[in-house]
Amino acid sequence: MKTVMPELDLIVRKSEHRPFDIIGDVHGCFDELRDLLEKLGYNINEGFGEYCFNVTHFEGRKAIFLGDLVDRGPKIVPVLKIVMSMVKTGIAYCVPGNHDMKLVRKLSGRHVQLKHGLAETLEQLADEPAEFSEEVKAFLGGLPSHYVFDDGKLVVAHAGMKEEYQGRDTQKVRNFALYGETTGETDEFGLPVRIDWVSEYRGKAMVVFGHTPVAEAKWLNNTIDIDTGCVFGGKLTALRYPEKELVDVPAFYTYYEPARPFLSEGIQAPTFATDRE
Ligand SMILES: [Mn+2]
Repeated sequence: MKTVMPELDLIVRKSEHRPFDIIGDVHGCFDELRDLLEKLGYNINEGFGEYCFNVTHFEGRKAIFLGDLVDRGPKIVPVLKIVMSMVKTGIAYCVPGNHDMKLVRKLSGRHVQLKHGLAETLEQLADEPAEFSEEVKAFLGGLPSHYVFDDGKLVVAHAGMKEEYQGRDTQKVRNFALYGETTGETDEFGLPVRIDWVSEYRGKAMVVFGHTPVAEAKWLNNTIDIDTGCVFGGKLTALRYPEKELVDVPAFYTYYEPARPFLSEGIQAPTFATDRE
């Protein structure tokens, strides 16, 4: 199957300077997302337009979603609807996560294992008209691997982006954006062992990413992982840019048990399932 690569000008948006609110892995946690957006100053009107949401911000800020919108959580459909409507109206950007791309493969008729919450996503999508799944497939499948904003000072990608890959678009770059790099080995939990690109990072651009749940978002070498595991009972975190201010909403429930505990591990970032198959 031929993969259509988006144009580079899709990825490189250096002239986009507007202040952003960058939001970590949502995984169907709609209630926490709604509260977080409101805390960030967004006004959410329900019942308008194609996807039932009309979102505005009184200061003209824009949201950036770091991917993994789907799987594991209880309200996949409204999460997809609000993000799709925000991207469509230009108030948000979104990059895909590995869970999102696995859903695209499933919706494209490919064989994938229904593990790590995908079965729950499909159940929730089944309650919607079939056209909605088509729209979801087109939306998620059309997202660029990562974005470069603000004169190259800000890079966002689901699993991060090392300096030499920033603003490029190859299969290697796309894979890095979705999964990071792994050694090919698995740890005692059966999860892939990740290569630590963050500790080697010396790039000028700030890199904001998610994918690996951590108890607290922490800066290291001008990068920050803001996936604080909301679906696992952690919290949903946003980073305000350029203010570097963290805003979060605690999870209302533990919706899904992590394969490896992370909330009690402090700064030690665990490896986590990449669902790569
Ligand atoms: Mn992920």
